[in-house]
Amino acid sequence: MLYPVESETREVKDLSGIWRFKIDRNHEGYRNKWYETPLRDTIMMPVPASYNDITQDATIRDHIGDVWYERTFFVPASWADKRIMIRVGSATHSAVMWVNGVEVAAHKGGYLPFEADISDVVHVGVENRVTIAVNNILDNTTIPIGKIKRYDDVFHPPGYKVQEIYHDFFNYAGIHRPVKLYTTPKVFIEDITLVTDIDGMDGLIHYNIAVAGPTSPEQIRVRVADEAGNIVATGSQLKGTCRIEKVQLWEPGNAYLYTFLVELVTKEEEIKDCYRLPVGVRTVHVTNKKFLINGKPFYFKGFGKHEDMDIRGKGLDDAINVKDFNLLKWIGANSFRTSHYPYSEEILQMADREGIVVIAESPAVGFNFWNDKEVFTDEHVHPEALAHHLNVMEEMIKRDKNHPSIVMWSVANEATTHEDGAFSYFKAVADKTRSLDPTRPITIVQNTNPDDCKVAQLFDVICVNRYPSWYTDSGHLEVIERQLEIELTKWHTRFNQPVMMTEYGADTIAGFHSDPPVMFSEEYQCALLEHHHRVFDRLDFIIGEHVWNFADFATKQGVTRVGGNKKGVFTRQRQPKAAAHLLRKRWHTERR
Ligand code: BDP
Repeated sequence: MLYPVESETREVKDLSGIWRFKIDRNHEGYRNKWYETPLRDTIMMPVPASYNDITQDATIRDHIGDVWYERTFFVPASWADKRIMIRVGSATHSAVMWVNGVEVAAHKGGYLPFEADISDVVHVGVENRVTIAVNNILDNTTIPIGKIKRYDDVFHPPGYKVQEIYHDFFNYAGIHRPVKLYTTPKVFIEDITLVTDIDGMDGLIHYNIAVAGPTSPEQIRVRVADEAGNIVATGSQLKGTCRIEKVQLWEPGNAYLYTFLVELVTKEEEIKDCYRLPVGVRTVHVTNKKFLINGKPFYFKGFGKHEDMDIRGKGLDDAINVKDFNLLKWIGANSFRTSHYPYSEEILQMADREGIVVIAESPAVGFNFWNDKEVFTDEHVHPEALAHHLNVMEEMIKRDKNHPSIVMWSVANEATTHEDGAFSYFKAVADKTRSLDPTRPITIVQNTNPDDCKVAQLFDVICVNRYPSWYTDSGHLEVIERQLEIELTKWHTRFNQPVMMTEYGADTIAGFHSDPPVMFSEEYQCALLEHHHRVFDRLDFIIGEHVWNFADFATKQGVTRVGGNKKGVFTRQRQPKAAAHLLRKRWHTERR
């Protein structure tokens, strides 16, 4: 799925701004057809943003069900003969969209885009209206998985229910990424798939272009331009390979982006459609002990992150995102994981540009919170959840396949992979992911005991989350090295794969000090990280360290969370804790 960009044949109109917003408290919006006429009694709501923290009303923050967004727009007269699309960057977790009262799209999955051709429902010369109903419910058919818990007792008001979530981040909802109108010609470039390779000094770009529309284009023109704008390779078919002599590779920390330009051209050389896609030439391979980018061992240094900030919640914010990339560079990180859901396309574009390596994760999180009960049963994980998970993998890969920064897909975080039922579930997910993208390694992020894991053989890299001396042996830093070394070695020996530590860390209150260290102090976080690092440095099959978390983030309320999860190396406002300076020292030193 191509990102909407401007070109000489395409226009983009961003509908970000203040929309009209209404909570559907009595679940009447669909019944009363709120999409047919302008919404009444609305409040202001920014798009993109989560709606939860915008008002002073806790019932809006904690609402379960539908909310309605609406705004009007004009279609320029010059768009009359164009294909007019509307595209929602994401609406969490499911949405239905109407334009001028006509349903144009319905989408399930809160972190990926959807779009609709609205050429036949919009009018030039009058105001058009877009209405989007967004639903935030998580249940046993959704990813993340969740449950609506209903109370039927005298201690709760009649009909009382709560949204149970089984993951450790606030269930922010709303329109989190921009809504855009864009045009294409009627015959248009529908998709481009690029796979790159290296042949000696040269780079290869294998391409596959999909064109759609009522007629076939007369000619296809493909050109590859370097960063100075020089044409370095050409093509003239829908499918082929461009060879770039003496290629400049896309390397971690040293990104080089060519522009892959596709044009649909008439015999008279008139350009009917054109699309420019940044492309980085690089390869990715995995051995039993190393992760190779361009044939060289790559050691992941960085974080599990979140899209999370004060007030806007998970809403796209360029200022925060640029700040985060600056902090990644400042601290010497070379990578991050999009824990626990696909991040915005805008963030991935920055990673491509800045040479930051990304492990892209699906929103399959929370498959482990039934404690003693089995998770992989039809009651807890409905067959529809697997179907949805497969669909999410497909949408994610279709959206993100061309990003050089993404080097691996993570299909899930912390599932109960010791259960027998987990095998068939993740076999289906792994097979689907490989069939969608045979070019990237795949992983599943685990916290299972290595002796019991039933699924790691389906994947290429062992990714482990562990909290010794935090959730287990709390306060006992001295156990870390022994426990970690035994466990990580077991993972490697049993599955003969490289091992990456995808989460380790400690909640830390910025400004709280204690020597000797106690839990929650800045000293404890530093000491905990150092113990881990000593183990990583003695094991040659460890391919990376991602501290949990880049910054403090919002969670649901609970007795273990004081104003959210405080495992950030930076505060939620992006100020460094002592651990940031420790990591900066470690990561700026070349190792391995
Ligand atoms: C891990 C989860 C992560 C949590 C973290 C924690 O993968 O989402 O935030 O624990 O408890 O199990 O801090």
